[in-house]
Amino acid sequence: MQTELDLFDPESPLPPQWVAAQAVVLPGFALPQVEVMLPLLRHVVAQAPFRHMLTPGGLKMAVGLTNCGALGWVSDRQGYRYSPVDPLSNRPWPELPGVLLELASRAALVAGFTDFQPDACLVNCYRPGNRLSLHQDRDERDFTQPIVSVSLGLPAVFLLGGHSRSEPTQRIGLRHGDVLVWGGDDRLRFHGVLPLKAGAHPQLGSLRINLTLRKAG
Ligand code: MD6
Ligand code: FE
Repeated sequence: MQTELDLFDPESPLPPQWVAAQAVVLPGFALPQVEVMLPLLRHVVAQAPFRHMLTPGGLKMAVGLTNCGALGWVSDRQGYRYSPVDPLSNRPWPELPGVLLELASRAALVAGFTDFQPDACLVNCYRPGNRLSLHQDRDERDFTQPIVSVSLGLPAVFLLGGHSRSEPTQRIGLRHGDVLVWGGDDRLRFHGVLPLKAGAHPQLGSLRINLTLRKAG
């Protein structure tokens, strides 16, 4: 029986870390599923490759992006939106793997969000030096639904800000297998990712992959 947290036992999970009233990091929550997830993600990327989308201002995003699920987030000169088809292939996005649906729903529940059923999963690919500037996620229909984010590969520093761009940000380390759930009053906080530091991850090499599961439609 485990009576106390053993910080030196690699098998012992770290406790949830609340970073705001309704935002929590679940350290290593996805680790038991990683081995099944990685080949499924490779299959997604084979069908819908990473691409560098244009911002409405005409700049190319540094982070590579693709999607799986009934809806996928796309960006171009016309703006940001969810689309049922991949504009590169004109076909539906690859299916959202059941293991991810189930993982997201369990993680959301730990954070107090019941019955989370995502229909979109953005897949972001970072290379060393790539960053994600401060933004809000506001293209989804229902802001009462949380977002579940899964980090894989190289570690990153996530910036969690306030409800206006100018508020100070807190730095949150996200490592391979960590899951971040946020919703409620925190759902529209500004956030971003600092430039990725170079490194070598045993499974993903010089990459960081981030999955964000959402109820978009
Ligand atoms: C990333 N994530 O971690 C980018 N958005 O690479 C996001 O933009 C994000 O992690 C909403 C909720 C959680 C996230
Ligand atoms: Fe975001």
